[in-house]
Amino acid sequence: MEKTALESNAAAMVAPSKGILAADESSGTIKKRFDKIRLESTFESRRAYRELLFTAPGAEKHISGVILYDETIRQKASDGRPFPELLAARGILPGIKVDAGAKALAGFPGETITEGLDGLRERLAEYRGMGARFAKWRAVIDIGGGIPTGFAIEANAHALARYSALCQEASIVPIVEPEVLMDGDHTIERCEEVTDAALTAVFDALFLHRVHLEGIVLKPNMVIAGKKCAVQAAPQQVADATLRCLRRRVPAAVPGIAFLSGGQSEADATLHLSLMNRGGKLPWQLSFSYGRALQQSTLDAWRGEASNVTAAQKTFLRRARLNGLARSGAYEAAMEQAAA
Ligand code: 5MM
Repeated sequence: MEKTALESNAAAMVAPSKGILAADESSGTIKKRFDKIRLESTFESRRAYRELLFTAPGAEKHISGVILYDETIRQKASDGRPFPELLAARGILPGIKVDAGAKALAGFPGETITEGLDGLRERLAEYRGMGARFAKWRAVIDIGGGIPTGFAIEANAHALARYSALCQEASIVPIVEPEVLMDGDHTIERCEEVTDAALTAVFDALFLHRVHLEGIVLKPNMVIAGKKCAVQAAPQQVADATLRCLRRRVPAAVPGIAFLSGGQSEADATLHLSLMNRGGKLPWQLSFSYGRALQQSTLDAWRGEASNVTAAQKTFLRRARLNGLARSGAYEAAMEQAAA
């Protein structure tokens, strides 16, 4: 394991003013996103959309890395350049989602275990050869009546740790993503309790599996009330609860934390990040690895029309720039109103 390369790539992923674009929607998920703009999901429409994102002029100022999907890492831009090569030439690190998705956990109704460990060593070697410098694995923890169980939390933490060790063996930085879902009607206090338990289990497992913490990036949810909860927490409350939870559970050796957006609006995800970055001295970089919160307005601006590509790229750049400002706490909600 090349510890220095892992550390420098992890540091680059969470470099100041920048964050990660999660463009690793599997075919099923991107179809759902395209359905909303009434666009058929085909090999070519998915390729065209990813090209729009990856060629947006100036994106490298605020995008440090892009998480790709297996299909996407093999696709090419219109000029024939493979996407990983195009991104690397712009100074953007190519990454790859390597989990095979969250599947029903036998014996534990309503809970899932993320699969994909079989053959992972070989797949990582192939992706490394294609230019991937980091990977992503997402564990899904749902909150509901009687769930999550301690067993499901432990099983997912174990899988995250095995994945992380294999990544580092291949000189690939693992993004460790234990996502506590914000679906449901739970309170922010319940989210904090479950996020705390999930992070505790994850770092215990990473330690046992001898994962080099300086060479990972953590991708957690923010501590936030469930979407259907009658009482929604104020932005500052979300920022305070999230920071309290992370300070208790994430070792200072971890170089950076890149949040997922989890279904928050674009503006909420940016505001929460900005407020946290105003919270005083932190032991880690606090960044973003947003999927929906970087892409929603871009998809709406594009709608699958070639004539909308330039406008959609501007929309994407604006979102990337606002999140770049949130990295130092400089983003203000009023900036949403300002012209693009
Ligand atoms: C981009 O969506 C990712 C892949 O989802 P599927 O495997 O379900 O297709 C997802 O893991 C994403 O990287 C994270 O959840 C962050 O995205 P959001 O939209 O939550 O910021």
